[in-house]
Amino acid sequence: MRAPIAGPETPQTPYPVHLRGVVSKGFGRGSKELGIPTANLPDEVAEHAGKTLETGIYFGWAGVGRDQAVYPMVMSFGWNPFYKNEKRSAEVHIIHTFPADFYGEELRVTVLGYIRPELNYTTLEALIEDINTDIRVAIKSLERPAYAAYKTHAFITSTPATSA
Ligand code: ADP
Ligand code: RBF
Ligand code: MG
Repeated sequence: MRAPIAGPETPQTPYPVHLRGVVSKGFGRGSKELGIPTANLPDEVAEHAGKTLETGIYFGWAGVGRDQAVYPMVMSFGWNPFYKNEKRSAEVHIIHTFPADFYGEELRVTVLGYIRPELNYTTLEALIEDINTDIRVAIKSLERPAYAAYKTHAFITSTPATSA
């Protein structure tokens, strides 16, 4: 059994952690194999985040391109032991159904808390089940007023002037 909510009542240092970058192509495993697409932040952004964040699974808010809409997100930050990646990656699953892919657009992310460490799994089904729990935990965790407040923060709502 996993806890239904993550972190304290208000975000603590180092949160909020703001990340921004153009969405790049990954291995295409997120949506194809898992049914859970993850937009990749650029390598330099993942490297920069590594100075502040441990590897693990995080929750927060996300926005894409020139759209001012802000959605809950879960982020996997690390080495993806299940796939034995050699590079540390920052992959964001936005909890929203988009009409189309958004490669090449700007992704803005406000990380507000840590959910759990990255784990290795014996089956893909076990990984998917844990990700679905992460999604529920993120939604519930973000409902708290001190977390909800960041949904309208200047960082996440300020879209690029020209299409990124
Ligand atoms: P890749 O290996 O290229 O990251 P994925 O299978 O993980 O491929 O799919 C990620 C892509 O799917 C994103 O870059 C984005 O363009 C698109 N996408 C569509 N809906 C979402 C969503 N809700 N969250 C994240 N990415 C999404
Ligand atoms: N990969 C792992 O190997 N271990 C994990 O514990 C893990 N947790 C994840 C949690 C979330 C919320 C998301 C979106 C992804 C997670 N992944 C994990 C990464 C998954 O393997 C990744 O999306 C695929 O490698 C596709 O790029
Ligand atoms: Mg992906």
